[in-house]
Amino acid sequence: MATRTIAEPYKIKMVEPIRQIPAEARKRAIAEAGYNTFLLRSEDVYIDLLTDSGTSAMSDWQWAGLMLGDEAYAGSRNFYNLQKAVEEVYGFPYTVPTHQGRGAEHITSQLRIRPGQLVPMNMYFTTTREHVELAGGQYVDVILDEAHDPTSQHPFKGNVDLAKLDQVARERGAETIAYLSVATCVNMAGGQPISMQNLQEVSEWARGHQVAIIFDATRAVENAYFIQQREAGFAGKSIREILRQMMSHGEGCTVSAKKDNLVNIGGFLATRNEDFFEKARGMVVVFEGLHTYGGLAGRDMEAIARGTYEMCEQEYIASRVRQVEYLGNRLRSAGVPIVVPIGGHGVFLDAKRFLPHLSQDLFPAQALCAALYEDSGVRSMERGVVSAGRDKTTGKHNYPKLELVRLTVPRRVYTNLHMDVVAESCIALYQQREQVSGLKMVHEPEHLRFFQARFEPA
Ligand code: P71
Repeated sequence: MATRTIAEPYKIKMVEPIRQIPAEARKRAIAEAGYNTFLLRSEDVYIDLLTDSGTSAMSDWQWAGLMLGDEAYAGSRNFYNLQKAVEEVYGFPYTVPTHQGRGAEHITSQLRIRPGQLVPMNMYFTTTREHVELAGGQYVDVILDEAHDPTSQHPFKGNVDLAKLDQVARERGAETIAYLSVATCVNMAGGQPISMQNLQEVSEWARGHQVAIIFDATRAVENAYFIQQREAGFAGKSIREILRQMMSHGEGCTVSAKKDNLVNIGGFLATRNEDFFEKARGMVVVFEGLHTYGGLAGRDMEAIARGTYEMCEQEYIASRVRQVEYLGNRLRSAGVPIVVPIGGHGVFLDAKRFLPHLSQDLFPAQALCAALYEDSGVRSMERGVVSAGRDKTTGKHNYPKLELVRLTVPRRVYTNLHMDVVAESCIALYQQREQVSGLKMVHEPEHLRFFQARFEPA
């Protein structure tokens, strides 16, 4: 039987006009932005696939919740709604709101890392790693080798390699591990999930070595969807059941609510460890705000609480991930090199295979982002050598195996016709790829350089 189309489980109530500025203007805009898509003005962008972070369309139920914001300095009812939603959906009884994900990462790193300690992670994320290092910790990569290979078809490329964990414990001692930072739908690997079986094994390992697991649960719902679709025994389970089971393996999590939770701003730290919670509550007042708002307005917390329930709806998450898959399949069938399997939040162009004539010193992914913008006004994000930064001790560039351009799909925002426009632009560029030339970096900030670095044609 032919499979039927599954449409988005919503209709559009309000629209925001977008436009494609002329080719000459795009050429000028990207040059003025130092060939860095972070420095473009959003009004000069046609289809914005820079990120899925904070770019979601909220539902009418979430917008209605904004009107119910209780803007009291202390004890806002929306905080209690948020706490309840987090407890019901993730299973953690204690919640500390923060202005966004990195606020929660900051508090976690400062409280849980002593200088010189290690933080093994299933691949780095830029802000997470920066906070670990600012706290005097050292990031150790313990993801499967397959995650660094854009052509490997492994269904759970986000899995932790237990042999790598054992090696860390053997060589450095388990007591040097501050905690295990386990990410869901690993961003830098291309939105690749971790399996429930691997989570179970990692959690047994952690218990045996008396090491805590703290999740980066920023894209845990997308991960739960992949478990439901790909892992034996989960086809009949709901997203909420799977998410709860995933989180049961951790002591707590940090979350950027700007992704899964369908809001434009916000984040939180959640835990079942009362002592950690007490300390986090003590610290949030120094950096974010009182522990019942953490840098957010009451209305923001209400929107997160409501988004936290909506994100688990089966029809929603299926249509979200399928839209990403739609874009990926269009590119793949035209022979454009992308990371496979197609990830949960975006399609990642493999710039090394797309532009084999450019060495990593010529910033191929950065150059490809700029060329894509020039071609169509589509904005993407570099996830390669620029994002990887420099080694803090040697001062040399970190050369990641993955040199990628991320086409990140905002939630509930674009239609598949927009995806067609994006695909056609990538395909056109691929057909004339020899004409894309490299870049040289002319301005390099010290921290998270990719945000504000500037380039010129090499
Ligand atoms: C994304 C972002 C936003 C971003 C951050 C840094 C550089 C470029 C873009 C943010 C994440 C994330 C994960 C797995 C923590 C954060 C920080 N992602 N963990 O992908 O993906 O959250 O932005 O709310 O502070 O575009 P925050």
